[in-house]
Amino acid sequence: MVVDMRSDTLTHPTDEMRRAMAAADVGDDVYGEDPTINRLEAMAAARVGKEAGLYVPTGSMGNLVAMMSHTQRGDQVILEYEAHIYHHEVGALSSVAGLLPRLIPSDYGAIAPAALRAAVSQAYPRTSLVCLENTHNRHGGTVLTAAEMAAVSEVAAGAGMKVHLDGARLFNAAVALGVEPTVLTRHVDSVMFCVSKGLSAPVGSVVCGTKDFIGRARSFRKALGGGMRQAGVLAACGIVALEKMVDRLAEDNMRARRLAETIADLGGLGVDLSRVQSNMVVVNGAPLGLDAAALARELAARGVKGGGRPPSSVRLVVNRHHGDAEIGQVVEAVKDLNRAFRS
Ligand code: TLP
Repeated sequence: MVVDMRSDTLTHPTDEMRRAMAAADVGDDVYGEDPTINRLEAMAAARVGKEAGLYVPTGSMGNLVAMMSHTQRGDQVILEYEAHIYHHEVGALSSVAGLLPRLIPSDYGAIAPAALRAAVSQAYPRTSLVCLENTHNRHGGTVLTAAEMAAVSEVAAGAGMKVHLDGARLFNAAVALGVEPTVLTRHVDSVMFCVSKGLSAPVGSVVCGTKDFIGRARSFRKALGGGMRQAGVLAACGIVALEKMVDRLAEDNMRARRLAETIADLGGLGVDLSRVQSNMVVVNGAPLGLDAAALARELAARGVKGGGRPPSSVRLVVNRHHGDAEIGQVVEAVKDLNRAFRS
């Protein structure tokens, strides 16, 4: 058996999703006439406490249309140093949206209010937007608290800036904190969350915000080629995701934590337990003399696929396809790796 932990994007639709796809009522969404998409958008907006929602094919497109809808070309946008938008969305914020990114470092994803204030006061370009990310992918799935988000939001409001949340894994964060998503999203003007990750829908994300904002986002979505016509067959899975798949994310978070603690107890391979706050575990090969590529290769040779995080780490993401047997196999692989490389 190969345990594939490269991402939670690898999850397959559930049987209930497949049935919902077959039964979905559809219409032309570019005319606003797909009843299933309209239902998902309304449901998503209610879930995050916003006026309206927009179904988009991917999280990347959701972040992009949100940024375009909040800004004008030439504006500066503030992002945390390790933001997914900056590192993994192929520079679209600059090449497509015409925005100038300004990166602020932080320990685990929460931009410090003082650093934000300083960045804005030194800025000559118009600075109209701050983006947050929760959970924070490149910091290892760390969770920003409502208080941390509120602090950013307060500075942003004082400086006339909007706040967008890249909440690709918003529900992992909410479940980890034991709060409703609105406790987090009330501090942002817009939010994008993915139904295609741990929530297991095959495709899709939803952007939520005010009606005006969503109106602008809808035309940017069309401009980017995201008007998908009878995509209710896909949105149907998003509805199942929101109704049935949110609470079980606690299981993924819990298994990731247990796996990390076991790896830490074994010694050898490194793991920073303080960063294991949701469904990700980043293991470090440096104590065994392995770089990221070598560690990924050695884990794969032992039946565990992970994603290389240079210089010396591999990200393991727990999803619903990982039960006790799969996690057990990962533990065995790590034991074997420790035996082979510990000097
Ligand atoms: N993340 C993917 C890869 O791109 C790294 C993953 O496997 O984690 N925001 C965040 C925080 C994300 O983690 C991702 C996807 C996105 C946005 C983009 O979503 P998609 O892939 O739907 O464009």
